[in-house]
Amino acid sequence: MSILDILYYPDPKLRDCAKPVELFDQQLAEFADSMLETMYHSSGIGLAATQVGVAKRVVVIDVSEERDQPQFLINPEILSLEGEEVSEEGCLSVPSVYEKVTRAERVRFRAQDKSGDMVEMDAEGLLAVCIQHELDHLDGKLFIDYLSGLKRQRIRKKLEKEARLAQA
Ligand code: GNR
Ligand code: NI
Repeated sequence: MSILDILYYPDPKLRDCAKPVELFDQQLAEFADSMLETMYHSSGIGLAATQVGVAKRVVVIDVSEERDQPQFLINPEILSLEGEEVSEEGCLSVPSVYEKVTRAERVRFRAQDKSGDMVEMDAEGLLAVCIQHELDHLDGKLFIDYLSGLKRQRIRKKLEKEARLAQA
């Protein structure tokens, strides 16, 4: 296991559309474990492979307080969405930015686990938000895409400036 580097907006790789996982081998399991370690290390509740520069449909999530209920979602698919709810979102690839986003309140989804077995689940609350946020990542979409162009531009300028300062 290892800690992977997280890409920051506006890195163009965050716009890649991830491809389905076809091989459920040891390498995939090790990558998924490294993603989980990276997510815990950064105190996130979710992480998509796109965020570490790997265009594969792999997501890890843990919304538990104790940080002891990891979920590995491979090739996740939303089956149905219900209701609407606004909540404040953040993203490890858009550090220090928190904005309100409207999402579905309940999600029915399915995904494969590390062994390739299909699981189907219902989610609500923070888990529902997180799943929609992570599936967006796999399609190259970020939560700031739901904001106005002006807001997004301000965020991009701020992060570009911070990246320049960090380099200097
Ligand atoms: O750690 C995270 N917190 C969070 C809070 C509200 C809505 C979504 C998230 S996901 C984010 C981690 C992340 O960037 N996943 O892609
Ligand atoms: Ni994110």
